[in-house]
Amino acid sequence: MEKVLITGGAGFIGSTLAKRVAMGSEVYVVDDLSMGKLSNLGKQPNIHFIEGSVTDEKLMSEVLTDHQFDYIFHLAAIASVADSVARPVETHKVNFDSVLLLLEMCREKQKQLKRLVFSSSAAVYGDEATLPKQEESVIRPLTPYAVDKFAAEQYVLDYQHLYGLPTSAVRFFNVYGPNQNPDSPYSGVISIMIDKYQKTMRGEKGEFTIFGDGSQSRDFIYIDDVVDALLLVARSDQSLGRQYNVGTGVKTTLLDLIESLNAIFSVALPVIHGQARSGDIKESYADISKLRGLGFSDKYTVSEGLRKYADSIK
Ligand code: UD2
Repeated sequence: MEKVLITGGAGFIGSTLAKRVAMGSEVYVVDDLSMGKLSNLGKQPNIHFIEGSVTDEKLMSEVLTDHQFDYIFHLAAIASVADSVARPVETHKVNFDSVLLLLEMCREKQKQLKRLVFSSSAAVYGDEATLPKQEESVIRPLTPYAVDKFAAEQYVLDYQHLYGLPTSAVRFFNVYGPNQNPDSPYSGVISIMIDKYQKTMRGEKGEFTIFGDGSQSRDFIYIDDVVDALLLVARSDQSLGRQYNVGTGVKTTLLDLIESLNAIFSVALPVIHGQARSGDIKESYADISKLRGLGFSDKYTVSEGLRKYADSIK
């Protein structure tokens, strides 16, 4: 059976990927449970959980010495832009240093590796106005998080060009779906909304704060489509040494989301308006022709994805 390492594998995206991959492979998850939860992984005999940080050189060296992996998905990160602004040194260790460390260890130890896929972010594009974002669009990383993601992504691809390490990168747009952790104010907006619907339906205080007027839009992609994209990028020859936008190419406003969810839950979400977040971008959506060139087609429109997400918690 193939062996697959997923760092950050107890998190939202990582655990969904792990459960899918475990249907036909041995999966090793490294996660420090800072945002992820063990319960996300369920009880799957093919999933082996290793608790620890990707910044722990000794631990990572042991994992990569003990096992020869076919695929590695590096999803571990401190995914909060705001946290990176507050704690640039600490987040840099996780979002950048761990990547370089992993690349060096793979170069030295992982001789059977078929692909290492690094998870980068749409944050690399920053606030430059041209839309939709193509992989070759202007890159303007504006925060430590975005700078680290871009630098790490470039290292990852350079390791292919310089040393022949088989690597690819993906730039996630706004991913949503079951098991996304709504606990931080910087959690994905849909997970926060769903949490407020649940509270409202239980008769608790469930006010959702719209930062700004709610007309800002994002490219929301359902988790199952993201897992498809990750596996496609990992298994394609064409994607070697390249980076791919992972989105749907469709933009949806916050007000559209609330309208759809009100209908799905048959409840009107109590809403208040707050100040727009500083640095918040007005619009963002991806050009996904490059990903489509690998054979990708998304299975869920936003309304279908929202319905599936809602069904999973009902
Ligand atoms: C996403 C990523 C982030 C980074 C960034 C790069 C997520 C969860 N975050 O941030 O890691 O890659 O893209 O551009 O995917 N909002 C509210 N009320 C709330 C929470 C959010 O109005 O309680 C608004 C927020 O101001 C923004 C929109 O909802 O306009 C989406 O917010 P988000 O945090 O889900 O995602 P984003 O695009 O800011």
